[in-house]
Amino acid sequence: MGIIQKLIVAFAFLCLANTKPTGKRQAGGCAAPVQRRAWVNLSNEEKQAYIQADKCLQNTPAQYGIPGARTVWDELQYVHIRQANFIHGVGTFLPWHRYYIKLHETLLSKHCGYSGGNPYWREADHADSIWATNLWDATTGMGGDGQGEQGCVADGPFAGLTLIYNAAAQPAAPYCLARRFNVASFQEAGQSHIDECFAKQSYWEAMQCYGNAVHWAGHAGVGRVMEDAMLAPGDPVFFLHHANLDRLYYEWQRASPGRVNEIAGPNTPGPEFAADNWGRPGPEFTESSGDGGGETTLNHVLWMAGMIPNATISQVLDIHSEINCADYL
Ligand SMILES: [Cu+2]
Repeated sequence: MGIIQKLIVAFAFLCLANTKPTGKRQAGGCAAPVQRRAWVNLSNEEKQAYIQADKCLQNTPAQYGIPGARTVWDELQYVHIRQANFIHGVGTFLPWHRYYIKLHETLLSKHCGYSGGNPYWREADHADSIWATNLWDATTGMGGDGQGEQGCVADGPFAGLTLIYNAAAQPAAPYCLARRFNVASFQEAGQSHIDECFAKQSYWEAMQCYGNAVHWAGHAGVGRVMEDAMLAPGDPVFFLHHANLDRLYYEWQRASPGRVNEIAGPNTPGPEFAADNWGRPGPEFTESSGDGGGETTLNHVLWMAGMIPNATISQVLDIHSEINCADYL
């Protein structure tokens, strides 16, 4: 890992999110929310259905005209890289990643016939040891830690998965799905950190809190691809991790009635996020942010590169809104 990447890792403590897409929607409502469940509570058959659907996305030829993409999985990763500098450390961090989970669910449903919810990784259950879960099982789970100097994942359903986008959102030489577990970093996922964030009274305070220890623990704990704030969605674990973060955000939201309409924060990240190799978003979303200024508002547009229609923050703040239509069990 080069020094620039290390700097990115060091500074990128904000990347999270999630939401959930599919659910049966009716005009103006959410009649049957899709259920997002803890990974540990899924049957082996349910785990397999989800894993096979992600593998399906990795084998489905690119559909959305993203430059250089081989597969829909590449395109999904691109969306995150392309605007990484404007979705982390800013007001839209939590809502954007919520809608990104919905994008993932929508793709699973549309291309791969998976109609279930995006499961979540209840990390606090075993924060003392990232190893203490069958999530890494090679047969029923996501495969385990990376091997060798490259850290390529060599067991489980995603062994052999390659990615192509670099930190500038340009297609480059394929690189492997790599991990490097870090027990100490993962301990930040513990309940005491969650409780600290849950007690915050304003969205901006809560977002910064969740976005630091609780969010970064999963990224740095898994390591390598997950630890790169731009490339992270290349690892399928990303979506389990961010669904968990979105669940915690939802718990915070429902603790007080006004929070479902609350948004705050700047639209551009602080200087620690402004390293030159963070992809600079183009006018396709910076000029359509909808805010009319530098502060994030309910009108802020969540850009998904044409893979699903853009949405506004106001449309995703309620997990039971028409566009989310999800429940965390
Ligand atoms: Cu992110």
